[in-house]
Amino acid sequence: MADSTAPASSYTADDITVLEGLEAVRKRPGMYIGSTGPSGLHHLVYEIVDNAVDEAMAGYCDRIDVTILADGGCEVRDNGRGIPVGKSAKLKGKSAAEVVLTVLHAGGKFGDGGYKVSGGLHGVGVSVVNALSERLELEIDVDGKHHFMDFAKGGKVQTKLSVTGDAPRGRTGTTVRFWPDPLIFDEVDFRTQTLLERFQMMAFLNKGLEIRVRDQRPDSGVEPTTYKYAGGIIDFVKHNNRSKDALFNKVGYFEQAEEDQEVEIAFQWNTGYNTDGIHSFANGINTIEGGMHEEGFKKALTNVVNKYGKAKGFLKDKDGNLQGEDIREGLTAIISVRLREPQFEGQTKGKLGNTEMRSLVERATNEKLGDFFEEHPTEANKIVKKAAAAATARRAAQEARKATRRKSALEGAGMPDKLRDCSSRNRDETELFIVEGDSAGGPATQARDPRTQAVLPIRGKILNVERARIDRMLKNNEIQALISAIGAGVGEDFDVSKIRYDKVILLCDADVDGSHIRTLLLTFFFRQMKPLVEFGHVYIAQPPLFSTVVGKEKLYLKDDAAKLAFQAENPNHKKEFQRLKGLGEMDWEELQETTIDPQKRTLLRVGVEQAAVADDVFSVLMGDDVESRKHFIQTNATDVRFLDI
Ligand code: 1YM
Repeated sequence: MADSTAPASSYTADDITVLEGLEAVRKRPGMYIGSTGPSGLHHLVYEIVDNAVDEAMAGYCDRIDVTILADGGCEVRDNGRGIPVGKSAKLKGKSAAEVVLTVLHAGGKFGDGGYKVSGGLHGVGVSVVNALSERLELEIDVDGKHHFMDFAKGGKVQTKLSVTGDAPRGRTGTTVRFWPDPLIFDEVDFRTQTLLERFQMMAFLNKGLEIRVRDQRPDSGVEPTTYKYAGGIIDFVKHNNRSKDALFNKVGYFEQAEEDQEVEIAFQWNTGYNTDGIHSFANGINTIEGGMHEEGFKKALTNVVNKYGKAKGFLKDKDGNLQGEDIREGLTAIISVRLREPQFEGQTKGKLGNTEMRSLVERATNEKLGDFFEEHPTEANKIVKKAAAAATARRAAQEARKATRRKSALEGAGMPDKLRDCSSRNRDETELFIVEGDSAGGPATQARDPRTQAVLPIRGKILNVERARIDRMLKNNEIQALISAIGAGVGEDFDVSKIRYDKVILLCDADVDGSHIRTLLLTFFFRQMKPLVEFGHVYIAQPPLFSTVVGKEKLYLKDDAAKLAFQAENPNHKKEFQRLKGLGEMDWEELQETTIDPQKRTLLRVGVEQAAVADDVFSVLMGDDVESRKHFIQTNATDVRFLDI
């Protein structure tokens, strides 16, 4: 390691093992934190905060302060017991704190711990953060003394743990400050909005825990924010429903705790039509692919509503049962389980695999949701009525779908007339450009590679799916064209393995209308073809924002940064810069150069790391509540990156 600073004490064999361990993390950071992009960078913060939250869950800590420091570092401070400072022979004379910070997987903790996180990328331990930092400082207040220790690049001990003075009166707790290593990460700028979303979620899931976030970077423009929820997940449900019309005021809640496991559920219906307002968590981790706890809940929910509806005479036997999706229409629910050894499975490790959770949640829901229905007949009646209306709409949609299928069978291949398909049938190399307006459809068709690139022009504004039920949506021509072109069904029937293109690329004008249409399309995909987004098939094309003339040539510049770079390199360039608003302003060759040719273009991939947050953004942007929308746009207007959370 050429860039090392000499350690304070001489090396022992153990030190060398430690360094080899941390060096392995530096060699393959992706294995420990997923990536060295923004997601991995923010993971470092979560890793430290998770330890403080564990301490809160154990009942010893009720406040966590996260500060982005003026110089770009990050400080996390809690008021827990403090990482143990004692040395022991078992630890080869090192302090427990040093071991925690330098030994991989020393997070197993010495105590009898409660619900610890394991699996996936969670709980890889603070030593990983240390390994991937340029510098790390640790302060521990315990037994009236203030302790300090710090580490150089890659987690090498710089100063051993020592007492440096008295602790502030009565204080115990841990403070970690770290500076991510720019040699490891693509960029080391924290994005406060990403952190805020995560910590708000954690505050909801840990009732009463106070999390304060500050950003001290110059010109950050971020106000200090405090999250603390006395109602826990009840407040979470209220928050998710805040821009929707509640079907009734009360937020339902029940919990059940058994020896080694517990479940907590809060729920409320709104008058909307979404069927994916259920968000689940295991040990505070968002299980975006669902899993056993969600299965148990859905099964019992369907059962309770049907049973109640029949018993009270709202549902006749001859009508058959309400389906799960009918009942979930407009439901906002948070399921939070805690268990000792969570198993995270699935593509993104976002699916809870523990089968014992299915039976716990199913039992709890059958019993306690049943009680809720008996005790709140007015609310229960509204729920059953809404579900029955959804069932009627579902049957109508089935008819509409059948009609569409019949129609396409009659019309041959069943592809929309407007689709300019590609010839390749090798799915992995194909792309579908969804192009706004007929004017740009022509140039895009000329600019494409007809072998691998298909073009579907969409005319005008597609229906706002946030405000329409599926049966109405399916009658909309533009939506029908989208569904047939993508070829994998829609809604509950959507099957991502059947998609006809690997990339679905939205190509819209860079003006207000263009961004509105893009949001409508994203809303549609997010609501009705969610796995398409989750598995990273949706992209946004990036047509250039500026053009200028150099000699006889027109030159396109991608964005403000490219424009500034060009101006810096060509200080004598006196020609004006044109701001391009519409795709129609380019001819097909220019469009090909700048936006369509895979060798030259840049695409923005749309991802959903936190479905809960994305769901919320969509409701606020597309729903009925004008005030929330205004507020959201004012706070996020300059930061379009919210799209790739
Ligand atoms: C700013 C980050 O790491 N707080 C924190 C960590 C620990 C404890 C308390 C703690 C845990 C236990 C006992 C236990 C950790 N201790 C360990 C280990 N904040 C932050 N606060 N006493 C204190 O789990 O039994 C690892 S983390 F292993 F040393 F116990």
